[in-house]
Amino acid sequence: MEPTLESVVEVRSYLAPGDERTLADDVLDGLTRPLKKLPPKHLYDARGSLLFEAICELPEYYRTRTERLILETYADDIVARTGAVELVELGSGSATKTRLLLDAMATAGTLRRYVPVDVSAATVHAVADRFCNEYPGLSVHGVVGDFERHLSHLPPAAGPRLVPCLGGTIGNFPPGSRRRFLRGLGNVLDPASHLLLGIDLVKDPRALEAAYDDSAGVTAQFNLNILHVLNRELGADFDVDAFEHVAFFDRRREWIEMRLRATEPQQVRVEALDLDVEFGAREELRTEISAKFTPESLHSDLAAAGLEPVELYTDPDELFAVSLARRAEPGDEPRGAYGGGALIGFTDRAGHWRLAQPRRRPG
Ligand code: SAH
Ligand code: AVI
Repeated sequence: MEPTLESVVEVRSYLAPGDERTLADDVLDGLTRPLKKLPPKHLYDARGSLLFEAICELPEYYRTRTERLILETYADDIVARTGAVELVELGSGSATKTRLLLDAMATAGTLRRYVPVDVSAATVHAVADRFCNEYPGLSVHGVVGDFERHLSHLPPAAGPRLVPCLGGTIGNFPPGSRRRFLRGLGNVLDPASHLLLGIDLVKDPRALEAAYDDSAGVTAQFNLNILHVLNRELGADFDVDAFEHVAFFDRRREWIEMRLRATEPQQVRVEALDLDVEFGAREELRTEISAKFTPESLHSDLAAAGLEPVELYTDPDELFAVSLARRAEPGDEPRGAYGGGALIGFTDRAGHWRLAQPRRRPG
């Protein structure tokens, strides 16, 4: 199909009114457990999405600027290797780094369609309008939905697809759900398509903890925002000032955990659920995990999900990485190493994925 100069934009929502993001079920489940927890997707109402954007600019939050640097360096390589004509971006948010991929595709002359997928309706609409104006001839098909439930609503592939899930969002899944999610992506990836996963790497716990407990207190506001969401959406009466932000690195599980701690005993009413919830003094509610990876642990997750690594791109300080992967086809030779390019790993005799000496960025 010849690209036209007129952009086409369409946004479809698969979130039913009232049960947006399955909030009520998740709150009933999460607040009646012995160890209280809520899924992180409920952090992202309009205010939460803006707070996350502010986090991305913080000096302690090395992740966004590092991932941007990796994409600036390797976007052309990624596009050349994949021949992608469309981007299907999972958890697109404000898509600030996506432009690097779209620009590389435009330069290569392959760019046809952009499909942002996010639970935040406001961000999908904003991104769809922005990119439609900025890239003449681009077709934008926005999907407002849950990437764990609504991927069957994606439009059929327009050609080789690149499926970015950037920002390290994959780390917000616990290990079992992560593999289920990755396995589900096998259906979105035909043999000509690739997954592009941003992952945070294991590093000094002090740097990790600072990134989740910044000196300006923005991450604390982001975390506490989930209580505002429950107050507004479910008629709860959380006293937000009676909770404090907690973030720590769990060395054994290699993930950051964000929690909210009740500073005093309290009872909270959730009107929409006809539910009263007790919090003891210093009782904690888990709101997010953010897993950190090694090349080995990523490789195990990919293999368990029927995916195979193609390349792993990283920054000179190995703070963050971007993994290019594809569906492993029956009969494929197992890939012992990432092929040529940025950063090479290998499988050792015990079958463990090992990071080789990283090649430094060009220039
Ligand atoms: N990719 C962007 C945003 C990362 S923040 C970046 O790199 O900056 C995580 C994004 O995932 C948010 O926009 C949030 O709304 C979205 N998100 C979280 N859980 C989701 C889910 N289950 N389904 C769809 N989007 C989700
Ligand atoms: C979106 N996600 C990958 C972020 C992270 O770092 O895990 C969310 C976040 N939580 C606290 N700060 C940022």
